[in-house]
Amino acid sequence: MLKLQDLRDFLPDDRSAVLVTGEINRRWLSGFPASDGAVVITKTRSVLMIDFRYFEAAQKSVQPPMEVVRCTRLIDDLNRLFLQENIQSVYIEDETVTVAYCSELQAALIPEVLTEGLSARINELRLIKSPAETEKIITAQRIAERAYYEVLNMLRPGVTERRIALELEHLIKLYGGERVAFDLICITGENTSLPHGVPGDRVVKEGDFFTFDIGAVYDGYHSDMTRTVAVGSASDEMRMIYDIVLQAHLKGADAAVAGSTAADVDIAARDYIESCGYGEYFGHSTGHGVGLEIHEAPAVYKTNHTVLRDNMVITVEPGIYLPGKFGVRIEDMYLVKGAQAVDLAEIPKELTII
Ligand SMILES: [Mn+2]
Repeated sequence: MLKLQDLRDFLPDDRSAVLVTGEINRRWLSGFPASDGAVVITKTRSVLMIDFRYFEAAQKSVQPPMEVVRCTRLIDDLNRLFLQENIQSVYIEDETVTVAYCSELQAALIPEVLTEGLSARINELRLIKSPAETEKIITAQRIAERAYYEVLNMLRPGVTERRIALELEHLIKLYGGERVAFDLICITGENTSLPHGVPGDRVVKEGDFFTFDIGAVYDGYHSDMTRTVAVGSASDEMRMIYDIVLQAHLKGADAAVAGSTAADVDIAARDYIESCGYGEYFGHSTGHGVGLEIHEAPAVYKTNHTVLRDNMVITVEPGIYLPGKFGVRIEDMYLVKGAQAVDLAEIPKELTII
């Protein structure tokens, strides 16, 4: 497995080991979801240590060469393994281990606990999605799309934001999503000027925008998409703003070229919105990475000079928000591939009038 080899390469010698305790990184490495446990990687072995509750399921699903070991008291079992393998130093995740747990590990583990470099290395590796990971992201997206199409049929004057949000959540689970990727944003009318508005009792009205920011989770992997649709009709101003956001989105997507940077994508979208005079109404970053977390590296923002490489998945989601009036955001996930990123959504981005 490539991930294991990459982490082995991170180890300076055969007397050092990696100890991964964070839930998401453990799942990324082992493919096995569990609320507790640890993955240990040495130059020669990779071990998932898991307790009684998960042991049988883990034995069935974890792929060799990773070994599954049942543990009773994690610290003791770790020390036993470290002694067996003559491990002198162990790297822990400096970004996710709490200060309290770090102190506990330092006091209780026999090897020296090292807190530098592991999280950064894992984050770097997680940037690049394997084909299996990308397939899961696409499956999550297809589940969200199917739910979205069905819910569009319910979008008519008189229905509440809350009703639409709940129907979407229900359908995402019905169609195979393990859960929604985040609190779904389903907002209408003046609420659409709130980038992270919360669905409530506001009723859909003729001539209003409705913004859907929706995502599903499939086997741990997230999807993310935003569409803004008009109900019945759209004013000239609504159409004009929509078109600016759409053009900004396309310019951002076109800039998502392998070898360019996350900043280039942000700047391409942002410059266009600024050139149209709406820069002050686009107050968030253009996008983010997506994977086992809904928001992960790289942040797609003008200060992030992370170089884009093949098989990264990022969102492009510019918006314009006019306080007290309305807002528009259009978001898709893109798979970086050479000179033209692949749009992972199959829903048209042109203005839809329901
Ligand atoms: Mn997003």
